[in-house]
Amino acid sequence: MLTRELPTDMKFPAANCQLQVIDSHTGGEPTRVIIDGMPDLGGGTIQDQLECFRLNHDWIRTALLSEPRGSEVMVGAILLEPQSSAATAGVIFFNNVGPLGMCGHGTIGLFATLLYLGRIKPGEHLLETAVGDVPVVLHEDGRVSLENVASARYRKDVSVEVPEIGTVVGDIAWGGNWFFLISDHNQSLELKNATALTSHCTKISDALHQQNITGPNGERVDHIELFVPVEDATVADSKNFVLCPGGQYDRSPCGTGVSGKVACLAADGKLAESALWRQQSITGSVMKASYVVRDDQIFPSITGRAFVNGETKILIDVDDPLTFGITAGSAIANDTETRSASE
Ligand code: PYC
Repeated sequence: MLTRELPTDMKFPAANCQLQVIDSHTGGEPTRVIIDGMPDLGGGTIQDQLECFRLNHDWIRTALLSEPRGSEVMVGAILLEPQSSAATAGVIFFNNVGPLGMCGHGTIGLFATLLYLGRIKPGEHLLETAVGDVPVVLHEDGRVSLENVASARYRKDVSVEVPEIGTVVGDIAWGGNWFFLISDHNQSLELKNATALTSHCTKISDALHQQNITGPNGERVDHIELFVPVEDATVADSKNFVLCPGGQYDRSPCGTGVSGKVACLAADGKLAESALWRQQSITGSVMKASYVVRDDQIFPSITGRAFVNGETKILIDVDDPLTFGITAGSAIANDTETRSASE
């Protein structure tokens, strides 16, 4: 249930409209790709279009990822015409909080979607994202490999005092999003503990924010990642639990989180260039990873598989008080007489 408020300055569509979406999941984590019906985002770079989406069309995000139509667990993706003729597509990812720089599971879901639509063939592709171009390989068997943006550990062994928990020590890393990676903890990473793990990681996330522990330019470290060794080494090398910014946990191992992990392993000399790392998620799904070094930077590669599981025409009825999602005070926020139109 979405209990956050709609932004007070949110703009709304003036008339009823429709959006065509394809749903998929990557290791349990859903991706909802908008393939038709998007308003014009004004052209320009992916960053320019992301800014236009954020300022003028945020209603699409809440309408697609909130109850009663959607789910806050989903990551949304807007399929865009690429800027460069060398690229297959452009994309803007978003979640229940706002636009997302990069998304590993979402990239895998997007390529499964393009294959399902018959728009691409197995082979090499390039995807334009808000944080840079991402080379992608669609394999004959449907698996997708992506070479993520350069990833790096920013700080090692950072201590944070967390109310009700005590001192927590973790690494801060960039893998397309900002992560706090914790291996030393007393949590049991079992799916049945997901609510307790969410609460534990939320306390850590709040403490990092309150104590102003950030990325190098003040970026919020808004993904929390717990690790444990796996019992069965034939399946994976490590198991994780990843809390995303909007209070939802990733059902997949989280492609950008795995990238942050690989960058930390490389920095510690625990994973050689091109060696395989298998990261298992809290739901049991596995992504394979490795990295290469170019210009002294670490570029992780992530491989996974997504399955298309829905094809939907989303109907936006501006008279429906919950068409933009159930929110705190949504009956008032969604009142047609108090909305300001975006077009
Ligand atoms: O797979 O990178 C990812 C991701 C980020 C947030 C949810 N999934």
